[in-house]
Amino acid sequence: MKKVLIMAGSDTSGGAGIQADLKTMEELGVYGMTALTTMVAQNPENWAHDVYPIEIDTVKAQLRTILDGVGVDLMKTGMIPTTESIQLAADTIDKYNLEAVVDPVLACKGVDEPVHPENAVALREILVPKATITTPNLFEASQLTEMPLLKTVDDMKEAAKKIHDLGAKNVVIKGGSDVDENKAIDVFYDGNELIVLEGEVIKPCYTHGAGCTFASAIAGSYVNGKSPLEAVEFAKQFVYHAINGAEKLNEYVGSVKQYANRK
Ligand code: PXL
Repeated sequence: MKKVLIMAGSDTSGGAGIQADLKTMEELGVYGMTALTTMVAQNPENWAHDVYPIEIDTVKAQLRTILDGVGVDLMKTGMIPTTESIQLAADTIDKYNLEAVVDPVLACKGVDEPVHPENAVALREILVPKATITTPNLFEASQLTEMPLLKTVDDMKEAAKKIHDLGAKNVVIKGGSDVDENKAIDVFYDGNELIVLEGEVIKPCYTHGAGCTFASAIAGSYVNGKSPLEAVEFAKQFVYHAINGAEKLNEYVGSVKQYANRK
């Protein structure tokens, strides 16, 4: 049984965060354990996201349970709310000599300003350099590289190289349908070849949880023995089916459905 440490936040609405991570890993036959870093609660009046970070000692206690009490084959990170907890994630990778899939979550969807700009600096300088695979979206890639918001495939290629230069061994920038509305485009770079991955776009669609699901599908597939590029290609298909099966939760949001992959 392959075991993964998920260090991420809870999405109360169930579509993203550790909920998405665990559902995805379950589909891949991987055993997930969670060190919760923060809780996100949505205001039912307007769906504004409120973030409630968890006390650092509580995060450390969870990490001890998982790492000293059980042991893992891989770490996957998601939303980490403070510089201190980002540093804790990086120290954990070093102390336990872990490989890590780092999803450098900076904000929930639809936000184009970092809620905490110092977290972008901490991810850039402290955590992303230790990633085996990192999975920024266009906004996160621009924050990590200090480039303006990425708009083209060429921008994505340039950003992928810059993020690789930070130290991340494999970089996949999630363009989704934001670069070309007719194609779902991601760019992969492992230091050798820049690979543009194109997929079909589903319209209209609900995508809450797609980013977390993508990163977790990469983590699950990688820990199951695929190469980084194979894991990314697998995850792209997995997310396609999860978006295809997505359902509306309320007037504000609809979440991807990992178990749509069973069909
Ligand atoms: O999709 C980014 C994300 C990650 N982690 C948590 C979230 C969200 C978005 O809502 O709530 C916990």
